[in-house]
Amino acid sequence: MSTLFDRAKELIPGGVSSPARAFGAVEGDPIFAARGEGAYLVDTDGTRYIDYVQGFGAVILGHADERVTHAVIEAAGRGGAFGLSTEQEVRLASLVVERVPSVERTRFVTSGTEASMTAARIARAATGRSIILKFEGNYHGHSDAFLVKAGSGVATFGIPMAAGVPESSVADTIVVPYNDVAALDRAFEREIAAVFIEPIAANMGVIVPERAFVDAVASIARAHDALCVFDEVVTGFRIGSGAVQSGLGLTPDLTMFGKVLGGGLPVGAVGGRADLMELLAPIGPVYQAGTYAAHPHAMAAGVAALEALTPDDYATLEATATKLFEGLAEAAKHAGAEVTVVRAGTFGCVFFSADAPRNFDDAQKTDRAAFGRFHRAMRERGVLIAPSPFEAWFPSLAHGDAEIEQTIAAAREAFS
Ligand code: KE4
Repeated sequence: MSTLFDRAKELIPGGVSSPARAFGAVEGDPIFAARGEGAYLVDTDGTRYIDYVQGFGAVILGHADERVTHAVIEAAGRGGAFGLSTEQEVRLASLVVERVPSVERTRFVTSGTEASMTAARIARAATGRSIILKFEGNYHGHSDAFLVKAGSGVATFGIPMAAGVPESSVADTIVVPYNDVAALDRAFEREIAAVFIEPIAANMGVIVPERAFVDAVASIARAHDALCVFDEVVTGFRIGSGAVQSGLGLTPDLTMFGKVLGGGLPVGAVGGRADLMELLAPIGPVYQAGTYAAHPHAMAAGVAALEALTPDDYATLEATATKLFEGLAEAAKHAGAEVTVVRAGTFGCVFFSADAPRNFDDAQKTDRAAFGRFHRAMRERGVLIAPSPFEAWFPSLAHGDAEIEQTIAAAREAFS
C-alpha cells in the first residue's frame, strides 16, 4: 500500500519541500504533520509527539495558540495579499524598533534567506565593497552568496557548498572558522563589506560562542569600516523580548529577523541604522521587493505572538529549558552515554560527543549515527526533535512539567 510519503516522492523531490524535513540523517521515513496542539504534534498516522521542532523555532507559544490563530482568522476574513501596506505591518515594525535598540528602521520580507540577501546588498552599497565574510557552520539561508563552505586555507575565499552555485557567486564570500579571532583578524587583510554572524549558532547544533569572539567581530568590523550584521533569525524574540545583541551590549549595523517574528507564518526582516536602511528602494538605490513582503496574515500572526509574549513568559520559558536540558544531561549521565547537552537560555541541543563543540569542525565530529539511533528511539517514545544533529530543541510556552518529565523519561531509555 503506497504511503503518503510514497505519493509525495512522486510529486515533490524527496517528498519534502525543505531538505531539513527529510529524515536522511536519522533512521526511518519523514513523518507528515496532521496538526499541532500546543507542545504536541499529531502526524498523519494519528501518532502524537511532544514536539521540539516547533517549526524550527518559528513557534514559541506552542502550536495553534488561540491568540495567533484568532488573529490570522480575523486577518484572513479581511482578505489576503493586497499589494499595499497595512496597519498591522506598521504595528509589527514598531514592536521590532521598540524591542531592539539597534534597529531604527526595518523592512519585512518573507524569509530569513531574503533578509540576508537584502542585508548583503545594503552592505555592499553602503561600503562600495563586495566581500562578505561569514563563519563556517553559520546558516543565513540559501541565496547563492551564502551557500559556500570554507576554502582550502583558513580564511580564504569560499567554494560552492551546493551544486548549481557558480564559483562567481561565492568569489566574494570569505568563510572563517567560528570562535576564531585570529582567523577573523587575518581575513581583514582584504576590504570587506560586512561580517555576518549568528550571535548564538543554531545551525551546527547550538554553540554559544566565547564572548571575546562576538566582541571581536563587532570591533574588528568597525575598525575596518565593515558592517557588522547579526543574524538573529533564530535568536530574535526567542531568548528574550528583544535580541541577543542587547544582552551583549552590542549594536550591530544591521540585524536579520525571522521565525518568532512571524508567529509561525512566513516572515523575514532586516533592520538597523536609518542611514543604512534608507538606502533601500523606493528612497534609496538598493533594490528589494516582494509580492508577499509583510503579508497581512503574517503581520497579524507576528503582532499577536509578540504582544502575547510578556517578560514573565520568557522567565517561564527559561525555567522550562532549565528543567529540560538539566534533565537531559542527568539522563545521559545516568545511562553512561557520551553526550554533551548545550543550553542557550530558552533553547539548546544534545551533542553525541564528550565535549561541547566550539566550531563546525567539532560539530562534524560528533557521533551522527548515535544521534540517528537516539532520534528514532525518542520518536518511538513519543518525542519528536529535528531530524539532524545540527538543529536545536525548541521548548515552547506550551511545554509543561508533564511534557518535560515524559521527555526526560524517554531520553533516559533512549540514551541507554
Ligand atoms: P529561512 O529562509 O529558512 O526563513 O531562514 C533562513 C535562516 C537564516 N538564518 C538562520 C540563523 C536560520 O536558522 C535560518 C533558517 N533555519 C533553518 C533551520 N535551522 C530553516 C529550516 C529549513 O530550511 O527548513
